[in-house]
Amino acid sequence: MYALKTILAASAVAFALPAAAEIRIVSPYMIASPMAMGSGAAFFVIENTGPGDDRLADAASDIADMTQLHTHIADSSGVMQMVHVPEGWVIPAGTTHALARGSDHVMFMGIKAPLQVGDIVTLTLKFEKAGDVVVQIPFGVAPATDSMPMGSMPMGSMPMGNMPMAPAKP
Ligand SMILES: [Cu+2]
Repeated sequence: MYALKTILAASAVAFALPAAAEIRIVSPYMIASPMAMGSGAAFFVIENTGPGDDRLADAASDIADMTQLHTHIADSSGVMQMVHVPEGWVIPAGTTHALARGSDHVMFMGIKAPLQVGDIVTLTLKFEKAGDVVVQIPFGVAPATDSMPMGSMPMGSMPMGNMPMAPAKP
């Protein structure tokens, strides 16, 4: 049995539905994209506390015309580009997967109505095994554990994203 790394133990835990008890979504937040009007991005940490691997396969929301799993990759000239990740992310048993600025994120395109700081956005995460996990995300409010100032757009450095991915030895 693996000991789960308690990385964000003190933070608030956003809630997952009972059917998805083995997947926990921690410290969710959402920002408007500085790059494009009417778009935004959500970040959170996925904890897989169950005995089996799972995969975040897709995301859905009513607030935008399109909600997708995205990441950033460097193009041939080293410029960071956002790309859709249709295969999603595998979260091995007993590990965490952190979405972060400049890296993996949930992208909202074509946001239907302007969001105000503190508005709650409902996001449905579709896991292969755990099924739909509904997350309530406060717009524009950084979680207490987020040491990065709002509005900063780090290029390359990801102090939050470097979670240890290997489970601890029994
Ligand atoms: Cu994106």
